[in-house]
Amino acid sequence: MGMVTRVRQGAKIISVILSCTIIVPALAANPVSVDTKLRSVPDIQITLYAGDVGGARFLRFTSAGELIVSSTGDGRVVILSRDHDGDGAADSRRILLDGLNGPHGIDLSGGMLYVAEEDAIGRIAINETTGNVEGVYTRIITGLPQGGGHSTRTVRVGPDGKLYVTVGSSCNVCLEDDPRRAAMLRYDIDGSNGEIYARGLRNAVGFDWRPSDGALFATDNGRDLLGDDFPPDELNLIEQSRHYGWPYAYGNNIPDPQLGAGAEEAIAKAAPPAYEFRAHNAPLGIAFVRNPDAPAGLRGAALVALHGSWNRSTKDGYKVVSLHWQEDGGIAQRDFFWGFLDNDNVIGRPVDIAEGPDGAFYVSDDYAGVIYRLALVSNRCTWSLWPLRVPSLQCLIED
Ligand SMILES: [Ca+2]
Ligand SMILES: [Ca+2]
Repeated sequence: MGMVTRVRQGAKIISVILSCTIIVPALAANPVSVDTKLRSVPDIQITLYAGDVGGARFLRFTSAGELIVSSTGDGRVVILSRDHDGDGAADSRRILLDGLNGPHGIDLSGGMLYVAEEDAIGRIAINETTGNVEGVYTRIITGLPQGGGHSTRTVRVGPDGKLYVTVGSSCNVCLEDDPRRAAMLRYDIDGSNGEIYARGLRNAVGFDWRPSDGALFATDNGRDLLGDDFPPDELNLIEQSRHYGWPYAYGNNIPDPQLGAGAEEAIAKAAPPAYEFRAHNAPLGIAFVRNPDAPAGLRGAALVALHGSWNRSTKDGYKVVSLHWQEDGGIAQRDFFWGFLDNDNVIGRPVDIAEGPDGAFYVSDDYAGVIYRLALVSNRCTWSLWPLRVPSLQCLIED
């Protein structure tokens, strides 16, 4: 199914939701309530932050609290203004960039907006105070491998100030000709000095650095057509120069039935995952919770968007989960935002998560073409301070 078809179907579905269940007061004093089949943990209020964002994929907040969204299928990068009127939805939007080749990953660093296109990494100056881009969009990395499967690219600026780029495999399972496929690449911030940072990652769409120790974790989507329950999708702790198994092995280095034989040495050296997701759940964006005032249950956790299965006899995934590192080194998974699967009918597919300066979590959905906002309601006055440390107008009025 192509992106355009999905977006069109999604638009139809969200219009149904809008017409029957979302209360949208014209001049709301309180956040809009969303009474849908979507659910979150107690005390989290779900609002529709923005609709009609075709193919909404990756998210990044500016320092002024505006939300940049890649609209991959539309070839655009858009920016959603803050919610100044307090109705829980962005007040307006603008197109920052248009006519790009599948813009997907985005990041901000040093006054520049970085964008991952299918075959290139580009950047343009951005004034985060006004939310306007300035000057000319310039592709600083070109000739990234394209074609075949897995067309999305993700770019992030690491704590070392370098560009990290993931490129998925060209196939379900095969030996790649181009070593930049199924890999994480690293470049200097100007796009020079490219190197292969890690290999054997079939499609590592999302990655983030854990704030407590700088460890780099990446999601990875396992191969298809080995049944409903194998192989697991993965969360990997990425270390430089390591190989993460694909196409020779999956999960805890279980050999691939086609390509595992004869690759015993490579499999023995491959890094097993830090955590195994259920097969075909399709983990995409990952975001560690950084707000020190976040509810105790989420401190130190990471949120991961499970886009959902397409080739499983019973659909699975279709939710945002939180991952919790345990004392014994294990990782526990809990549901955080669910209900996208309604009796096997898909009403949404979450892609990425961003933590806003208001302490809320924002989730993109490329099926419905929307952005959801999930905010804690019971403790709003303390939770909404981060990182500005000033009471919001709403809290002052209520106090
Ligand atoms: Ca608003
Ligand atoms: Ca692996």
